[in-house]
Amino acid sequence: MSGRIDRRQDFPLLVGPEGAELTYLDSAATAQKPEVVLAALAHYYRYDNANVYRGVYSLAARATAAFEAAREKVARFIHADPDEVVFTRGTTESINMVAWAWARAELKPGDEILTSEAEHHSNLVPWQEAARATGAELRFVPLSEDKTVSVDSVLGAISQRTRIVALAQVSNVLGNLPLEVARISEAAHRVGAVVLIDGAQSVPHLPIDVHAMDADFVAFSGHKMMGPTGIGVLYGKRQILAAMAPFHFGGEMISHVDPEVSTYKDAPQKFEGGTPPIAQAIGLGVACDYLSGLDMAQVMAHDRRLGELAASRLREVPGVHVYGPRGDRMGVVSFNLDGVHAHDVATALDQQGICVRAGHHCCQPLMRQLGVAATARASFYAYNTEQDVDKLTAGVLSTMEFFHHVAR
Ligand code: C6P
Repeated sequence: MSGRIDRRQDFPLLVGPEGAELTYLDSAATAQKPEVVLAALAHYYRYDNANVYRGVYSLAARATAAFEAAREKVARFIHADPDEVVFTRGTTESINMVAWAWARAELKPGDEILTSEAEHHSNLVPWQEAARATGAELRFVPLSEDKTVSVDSVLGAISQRTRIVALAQVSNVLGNLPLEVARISEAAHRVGAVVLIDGAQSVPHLPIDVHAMDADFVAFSGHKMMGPTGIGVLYGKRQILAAMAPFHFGGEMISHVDPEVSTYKDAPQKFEGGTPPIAQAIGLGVACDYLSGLDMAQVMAHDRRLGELAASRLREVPGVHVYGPRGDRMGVVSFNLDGVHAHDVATALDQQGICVRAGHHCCQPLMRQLGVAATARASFYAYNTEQDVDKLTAGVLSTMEFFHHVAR
């Protein structure tokens, strides 16, 4: 398993006159899109554009067939069944759907919601609100020394009162190796709790088999896996989705409507009220096929190799602090330079054509745990190469020299 992938030529933004000069290291925020995805979007709008489920004419039937074919592709990508795939706007909406539709019906005072202080705000704030609305209590898994979540600490924190365990499989700041979800699911199910996995940073980067993970919910975003923005997924186990009330009410999620009362379609349609993001779903389906064609085991090996290389190179630079695991890691590397604000680092790198994100990465409690206000973050994907790591390292070195020269 070499994990050497070089697909830059498939990404128009990275080969155009400006793009050729770019070192794009912000895929954890959003990934670039391959030509096949862009072509699928254009093809849909040029030849197949109609609303889904509503029309009886053949153009509308074609749009509906393409939309449902996309659901099948996404389901295949995560080893789910199509009726377990709910299309949403992204990870944030997927988690909110569970925090509203599932949690408000299932939680009561005395119940516990188990999460961690390393979560993205999208997997924390909805649970704060669910706790407030139901009287349930928020509990936090103790973090390891490197501030990651370990399976053992999750197992130790699950109690007879735990009703839901909500954790990211890979942190968008720390780039830890994926949590072994199956072990967490087994322990959670033993006490009657359900498991929600925030897969925003894992589904795009590793082979995912939701049935093997045995998680009850998995949330992820299309735009981080080379698909369009505006589309995401909530995977849910069939029996849980069947019992769960809808979240959005309106057109096309109903079965029968009387003035006073309505009945709803089965999942997944009962969760997809209103006109769905049709082109975006089709684009996501094509992105899943593109990634499968690269082989997700290779994608993971590639991203890991670059992440580990970048972390070790940056650690060799005096005055650079790299956060997260010391050894094995995914392709997400957060760091700071002594005496230089992360935003200044990102601005200086931008002047050298290197795109990294700087800030709290929507993880303020984690920043507090790390004892910093912000970090710079480089993240890698299938269009990055070792040369990008070289440019990053050289860019960080010259940034350090510049600021320390100015400070003298
Ligand atoms: N993290 C980052 O730069 P949305 O915005 O709904 O597509 O994804 C939210 C989200 C949830 N969980 C994790 C672990 C994430 O990383 C993200 C998005 C981006 O780190 C944008 S803040």
